[in-house]
Amino acid sequence: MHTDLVLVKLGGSVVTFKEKRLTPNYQAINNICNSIRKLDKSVIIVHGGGSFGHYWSVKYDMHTRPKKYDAKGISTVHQSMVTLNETIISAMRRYNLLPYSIMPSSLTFKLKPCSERILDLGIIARRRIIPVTFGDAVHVERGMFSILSGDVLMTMLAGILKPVKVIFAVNVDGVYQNMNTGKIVSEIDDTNFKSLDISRVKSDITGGMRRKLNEAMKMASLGMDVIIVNGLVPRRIIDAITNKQVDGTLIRALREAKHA
Ligand code: IP8
Repeated sequence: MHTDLVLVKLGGSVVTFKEKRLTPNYQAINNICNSIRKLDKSVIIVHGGGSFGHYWSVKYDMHTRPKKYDAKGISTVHQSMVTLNETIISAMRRYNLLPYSIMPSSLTFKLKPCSERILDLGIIARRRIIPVTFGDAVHVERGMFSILSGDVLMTMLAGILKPVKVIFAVNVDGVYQNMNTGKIVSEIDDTNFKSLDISRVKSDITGGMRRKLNEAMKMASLGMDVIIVNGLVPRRIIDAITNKQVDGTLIRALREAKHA
């Protein structure tokens, strides 16, 4: 395990206003930058699409399965993600962080992870440079593209880099036990996973909280703690990384699992 490395997903609902097309949440982005500059860890960031990538994916009817989607749609979705990435990178630099933008298409081939490229991210992060990549429309094969969710990319990175911890920053306080009562589950494992009330949570092109949880369970089975926290309260991201008691949902690593 890479004991100094943390993998952080900044959800699209945190870095953008999901209901307002093409609108970054500058305040949230700045607050997160301000918090993470105090961290003494190697960090890799993946961000979601929010009202950039998701907005155009819906318009052009693009999904998470390989298909010959409209060429203009592919270019537009990708360019919107590059624009959002640039917004996040610029904010990070204003806070004296050292981001390094990485195209997701360089990390996968035929939708499978490219280990050497991904291992490079770990080496870059060790120099306190922060690789920042994102969900995107990526080429799969024979001209077919697919939406690659940042959540799925997280599992690919985690499987190869074996970070000590994985954080998902979302716009709610964690995973709801019950949507009506608003009760958050503090810990999820194999036994309570199926009883969770995620079916009624509003979803999006890449599957929303349901996808996140499925990916989180995969990472936990690889031996990593995954924590879902409210990224609009950036202190919680830091607390989760620094092992403090945190409001959120912990998907605890299955210790007997397949960790090298
Ligand atoms: O928001 C999706 O990434 P996610 C990116 O992490 C696009 O699921 C292009 C919709």
